[in-house]
Amino acid sequence: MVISKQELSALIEKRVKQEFSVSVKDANDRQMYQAVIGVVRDILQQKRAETVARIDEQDAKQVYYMSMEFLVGRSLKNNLYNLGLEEDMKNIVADNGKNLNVLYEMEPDAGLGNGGLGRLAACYLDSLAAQDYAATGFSIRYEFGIFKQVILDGWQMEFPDNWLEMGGAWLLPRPDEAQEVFFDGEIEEIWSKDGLKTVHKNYDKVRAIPYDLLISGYGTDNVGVLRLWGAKSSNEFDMGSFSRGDYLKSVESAAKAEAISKVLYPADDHLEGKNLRLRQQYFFVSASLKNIVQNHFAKYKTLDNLADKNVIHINDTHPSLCVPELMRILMDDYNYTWDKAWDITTKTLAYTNHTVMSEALEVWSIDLFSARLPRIFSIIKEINKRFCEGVYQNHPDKRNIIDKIAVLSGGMVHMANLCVACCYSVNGVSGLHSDILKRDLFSDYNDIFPGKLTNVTNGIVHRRWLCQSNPALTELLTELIGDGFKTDGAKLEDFLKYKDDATIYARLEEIKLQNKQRLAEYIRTKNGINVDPASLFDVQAKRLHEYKRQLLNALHIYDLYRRVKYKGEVIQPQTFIFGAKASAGYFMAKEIIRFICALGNLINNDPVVGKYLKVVFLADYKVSIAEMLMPAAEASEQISLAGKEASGTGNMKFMINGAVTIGTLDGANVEISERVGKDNIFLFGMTTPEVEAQRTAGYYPRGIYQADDGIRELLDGISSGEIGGNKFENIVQYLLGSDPYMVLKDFASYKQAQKDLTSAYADKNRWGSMSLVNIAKAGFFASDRAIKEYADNIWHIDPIK
Ligand code: 26Q
Repeated sequence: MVISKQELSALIEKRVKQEFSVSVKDANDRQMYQAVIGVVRDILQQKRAETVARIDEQDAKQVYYMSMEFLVGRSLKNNLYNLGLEEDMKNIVADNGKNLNVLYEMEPDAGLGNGGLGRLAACYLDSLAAQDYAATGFSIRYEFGIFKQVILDGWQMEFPDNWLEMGGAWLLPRPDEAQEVFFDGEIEEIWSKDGLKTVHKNYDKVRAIPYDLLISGYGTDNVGVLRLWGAKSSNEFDMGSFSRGDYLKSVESAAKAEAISKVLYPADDHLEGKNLRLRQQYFFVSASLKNIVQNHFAKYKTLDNLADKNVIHINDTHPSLCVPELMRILMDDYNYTWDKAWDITTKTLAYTNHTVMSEALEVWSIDLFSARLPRIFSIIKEINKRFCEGVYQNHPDKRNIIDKIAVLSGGMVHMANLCVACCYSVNGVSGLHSDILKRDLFSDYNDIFPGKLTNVTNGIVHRRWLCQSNPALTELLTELIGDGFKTDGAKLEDFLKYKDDATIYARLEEIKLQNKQRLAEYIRTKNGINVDPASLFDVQAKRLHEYKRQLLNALHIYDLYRRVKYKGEVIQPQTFIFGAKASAGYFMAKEIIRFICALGNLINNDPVVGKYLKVVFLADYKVSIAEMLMPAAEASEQISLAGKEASGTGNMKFMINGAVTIGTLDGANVEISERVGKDNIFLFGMTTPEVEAQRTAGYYPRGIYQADDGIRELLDGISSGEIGGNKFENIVQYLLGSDPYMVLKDFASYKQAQKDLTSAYADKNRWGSMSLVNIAKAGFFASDRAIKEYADNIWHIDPIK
């Protein structure tokens, strides 16, 4: 389907007239925005209908990507780009006296995720659509996405993110496919002529209404879908209470149901074992599985072949209730025996793990779990019993560790154990991470199910993170190597031809400078800080977490400050930029933000040091800000303690925009390092085995403080109140008392890597070639490649024709 500029223009005109009763020339920005989105959505809807027809015709196997988070960001530019309509739309909008960029800026981010895991899911949907796979994402239509962050005197405050008001235009309600989800109550076992039946009684019923967000593929007519479930009370008012005159109680029960899809939990890599979270998880899992199973049954009149035609992927353990829910549907709703249901379930479900940190491994208290989901709990008990019996029989060597690998133990339901025991495939998200899973976290399962554990290194959709975000670099690449890289990231490697060409370094530098100027302007308006676009832009942008070690970065900046201030050292002018949200209840993370902001105030306002150094904390870091930040970055901070960051994906976004990584051998940094070579990355710090050895030997940060004059002076400086009169006792105590992520241990090595980085930067040719190699080697980290691996090795699906 090709659509001409004239046709597109006519559609816009008609839409403005119909919706707002004004002529397109008189439409205001908001009306134009709604009309443009409406027209694009209609085009996608048309293509989606054709996609569905093709899937049906070809009996294609489908993949369902289950995730509590899809951090989609904005859609308008992405859709226009993918549909090849951006240029025409820009002109049509301009012909009517408007600016397409202004409309882009009116769109709120769909912030339906916290960070890496959610953004990964969004990149994957994009690559699935672009490569013609039949794919559906399932999640929740949160009314409020990730909170809006405001920084007041260095302290993070959270405000609700009401994205639907302007972002809801993308969502297509599909009440025709609504489902019902059942909570609470009791189960009763009844013997009938067909055997033992389980009946769920006195339950609470919640309606699940699907809203579809269509996902365009690039350079194809294929359109995928992200189906978001909204919760609605089953009986608008509880009529019983209402007629008894208890109006408030009836409204209250509706509010309780609708609370399920109210807000995204703002937690990242740590646990929130709350009732509402469990209800959210079961709500979207149950609605999605019923939807999948009903559609399959309508088409094939049997579920015997469910696993041949569908694969359901579990994005971390958050949707792990897929395991017992699919068992339940097969047994209770379709009369399958346990054994047959087990066979189908365990051939349909695959799982990706995203963390090895013990505090992030999901567990639920049996008390809470069995009260909310009595039938699901009874199935989990049976799964656990059979699993433990199997291990006891077949793996006598594991008899004394059954507790450790069981699904139920210590009064808790262990969701990762459930997934590994039941899914046919388990993968980690980088080579290092997957090795740690095999060797450590899941080593016993690796013995029990040899071959089940695999790796798929994460990827990013480079069409958003390079082509759309950095048009100048994309143009240069296209001029030099053609535009084949847009559909085949591996082709970026052709750019290596120019590895020794200083004229190309100069052009890269010019592009980078323009991107830095744009960011500097943004910083000037938002933070009121004037940063020098000629200085080195060093960026750390990611969720705030102790293990990611923003504190290591900040301590080094403080060290730089003191060297300039008290020793008169002459340094490379640098701008340090941070972007990070902290979980609302994560006190230490918020303290670290306060520390960075106070340090910034001290440095930025210092008459001498402020000439060379600037520190900027960008509030409300999100996808749309990342799209401006990545192209402007020169140094990419990836400095987590080795063994803690499962992969990282920001590292890939920086790299593809020509930033050079300063990082530890953690997550995907390892693979970045292997690809660019040791000369094109600044590695520092302990390796994972060294961290483990240090932990075993005992780690005493106070000993480092006593032995290292530099570190002692820094911590004493903080304690003296030098940083804005605040002594940050919490932070000093944290570093001296436990320093769980070994900031002090890696400090000296980090400082050396920073020195190496700035001296490389001073040599334009050296830096130009480093930057060029990073861009050229980034193709491996395209999510197209990752999706192809999932499709070929895990899902066993082929593109539709
Ligand atoms: C769990 C239970 C209750 C409430 C919240 C949560 C929760 C929510 C989000 C737990 C974890 C997350 C997010 C985790 C995450 O983003 N992990 C990151 O995943 C990326 C994609 O694989 C990796 O690149 C990162 O290394 C990893 O930290």
